[in-house]
Amino acid sequence: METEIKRKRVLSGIQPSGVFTLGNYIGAVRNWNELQDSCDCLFMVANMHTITVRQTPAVLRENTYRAFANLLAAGLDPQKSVLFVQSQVPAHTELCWILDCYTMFGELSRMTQFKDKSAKNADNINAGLFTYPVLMAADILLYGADAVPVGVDQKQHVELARDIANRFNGVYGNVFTVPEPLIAKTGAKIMSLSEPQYKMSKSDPNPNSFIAVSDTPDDILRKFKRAVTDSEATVKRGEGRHGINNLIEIYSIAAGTTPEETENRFDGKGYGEFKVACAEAVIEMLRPFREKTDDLMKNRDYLDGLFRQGAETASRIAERVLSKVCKKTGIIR
Ligand code: ATP
Ligand code: LTN
Repeated sequence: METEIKRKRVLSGIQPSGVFTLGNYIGAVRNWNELQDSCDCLFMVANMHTITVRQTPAVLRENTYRAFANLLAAGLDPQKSVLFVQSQVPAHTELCWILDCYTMFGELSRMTQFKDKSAKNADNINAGLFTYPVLMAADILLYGADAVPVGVDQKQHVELARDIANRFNGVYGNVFTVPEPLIAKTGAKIMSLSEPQYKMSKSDPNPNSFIAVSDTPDDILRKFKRAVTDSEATVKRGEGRHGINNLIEIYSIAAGTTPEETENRFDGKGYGEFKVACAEAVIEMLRPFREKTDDLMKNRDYLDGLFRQGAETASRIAERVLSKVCKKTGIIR
């Protein structure tokens, strides 16, 4: 007798805190595409997370549309996956409050992203920045996600979601699925071009530190030419060679080679030639993505229709877990 194997449920999110970077594309969105056929996937634009750092309202609205268009342009298909905007499913913030009461101050104090972001935004260390991982846990646990594909920087948050789920289940029985982080083998941490010891980040104030997926070919070439390397001038990976290690990784992914093949291809060649090759490979990889995004951005009605459809489906799924949580905790709805 044939047994039906249950498909894994996958959920991930991305913040519309700016224009997507090459790091977001390589480390996150590109990998989500591959999961669509084998898993039940939900992907969301995490706009509620974004206001933990001050935003200009009109820009946030625009970036939310753009982020959604980026997901579509990367190949995510609303017929296969549920694509939605976080703020359009109120169950996220409802569950977040409940989970706040099952999360410890000490746990949140240990989160690396909180420490980094509070150092960067010293004049606005708000409570939302602190409880950010609880909202992320709510995003994940609401849908019973088995796996959460993220870059390395988010692994600690997924682990916290596991701890919260286990703690809650320990008291009330098996309410939540305990999620696993899913980290890609390559490209899980693309580094900044100007300070390659830090990750490439879309909210970095220095635009030369990142490639935005909306950058023109000229911008991309200029940024790669300026990318920080070292004085060794060999296209070879090595301990502590953050700049060249990063460029080799980027080139290999964009050109579809292994890092060894990249080293062999550029054996005896200088950084100048290699940087131009990196730029060309990235320009070609991003070209269709950029063009498709621009086309989608011209059609707001179409995007609004997809927002509505995604929010309805997501709300229906989320409702099951939320009502169970409320019943278990004695919260009247
Ligand atoms: P912000 O600068 O606002 O913190 P971000 O660029 O770090 O944003 P997020 O929206 O926080 O991006 O992340 C979306 C996804 O992209 C996450 O899965 C994250 O792990 C991944 N990601 C972000 N930056 C990189 C990077 N440099 N390399 C690989 N993956 C990344
Ligand atoms: N915190 C994530 C974005 C995010 C997310 C999620 C990722 C919000 N909710 C749920 C995975 C699952 C970030 O900053 N990258």
